[in-house]
Amino acid sequence: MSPLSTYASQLPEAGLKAALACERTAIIKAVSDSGLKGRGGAGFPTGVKWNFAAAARGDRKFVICNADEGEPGTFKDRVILQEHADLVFEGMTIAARAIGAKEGVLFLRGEYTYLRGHLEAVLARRREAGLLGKGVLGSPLDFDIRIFMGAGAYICGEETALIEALEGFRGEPRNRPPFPVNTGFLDCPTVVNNVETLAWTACILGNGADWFRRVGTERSTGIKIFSVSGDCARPGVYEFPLGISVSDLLKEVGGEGAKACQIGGASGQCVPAKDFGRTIAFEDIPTGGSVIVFGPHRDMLEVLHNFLEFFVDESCGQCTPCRLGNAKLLEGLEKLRAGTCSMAYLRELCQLGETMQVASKCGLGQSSPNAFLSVVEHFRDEIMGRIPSHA
Ligand code: L3W
Ligand code: SF4
Repeated sequence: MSPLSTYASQLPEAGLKAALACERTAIIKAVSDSGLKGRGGAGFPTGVKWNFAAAARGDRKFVICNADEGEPGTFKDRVILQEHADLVFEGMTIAARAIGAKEGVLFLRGEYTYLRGHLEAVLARRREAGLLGKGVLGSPLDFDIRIFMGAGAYICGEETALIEALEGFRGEPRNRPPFPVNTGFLDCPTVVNNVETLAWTACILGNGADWFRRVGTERSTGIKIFSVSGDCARPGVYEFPLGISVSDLLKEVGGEGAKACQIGGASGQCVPAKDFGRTIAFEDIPTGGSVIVFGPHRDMLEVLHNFLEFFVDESCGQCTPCRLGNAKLLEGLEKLRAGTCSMAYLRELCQLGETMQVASKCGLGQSSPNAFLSVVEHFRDEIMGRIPSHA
């Protein structure tokens, strides 16, 4: 049985009870000592984030659970919400106690509307059991959670676009700083954490920081939940310790013989077979948990085409490097596939991708050229065969 399932079935609400029994600083210390880093992709230390929000001035603070899981190939938060919703809400309640919030919002991906009934039922049961509402479990903590439905825009997974949408505006990223921990929802201090991150905080408070640290690496502690798809015998949702090598992960999922793996979704890195000895960890290959396996027969340019079409569609259009850059990369890729892209133009496309990485306003535009650049770097034979003078 998996660590998350073990915790969920054997120690119900142990994390919340521990959090209510100790000082707010002790909760933050436990999360910091565990080494937990954000499971949504960027890997920011959770304890540091909670500490910033706890220290921020303001009578009104918020805890937001980012359940706008939209990265292609990512579906682990959906399974966590289906199977461990209590753990996620428990984590939100612990975060509320740690930072001094009374209000929580679960921002649910529009495509997951079918989960809403289940989640509302869990919330109702928790209110009934005194786990939410006025005086949680007889303590001075008042805290409740509501569900807000996303409307199908991938960009709302970016925390400031999510907050804009929550306020009733177009989901467009804000400039940071200020960060949400100081100026978030309704300009109040706000913690935005991924579904999985919050579930782990409940486990950490229940079992202790050392329990979490016992697996993983020094800089990437604990278990990570992965969504595995593509050319493998056993796609699905898995729990592996951070620091696992790509080849060991592929063995577990029946993906031996793959020629590449896209780690971190469409905006992640395309890792070629020669690098399968590398590890999945924040200090090597970071990930929000998505692994897409590509077998030997895959045309990597077709894969890129798929990703770039997605980014052209999902760019919010606010800044030029991303709005035009993704469209130009897609156009260039179409030339490449048609055999009409020169070597000089390919170099320009790579320079464009590098410019997007540094000049785009948010994570979407900064990471959307990653797959293009890594495929050009690692699959030169497939690329050169499409360039007229090299064909
Ligand atoms: C206070 C500072 N807070 C950073 C916080 C920040 C955020 C977190 C990470 O995402 C990847 C990209 C996307 N004071 C802070 C601070 N923070 N410095 O730490 O921030 P950052 O800037 O490192 O990353 P990011 O731009 O938020 C970059 C992907 O994450 N992404 C995430 C989507 C997640 C979901 C989900 O969980 N359901 O959809 C969106 O852009 O792909 O690779 O909280 O505030 N000095
Ligand atoms: Fe919008 Fe893209 Fe700019 Fe982000 S990088 S603000 S998604 S246009």
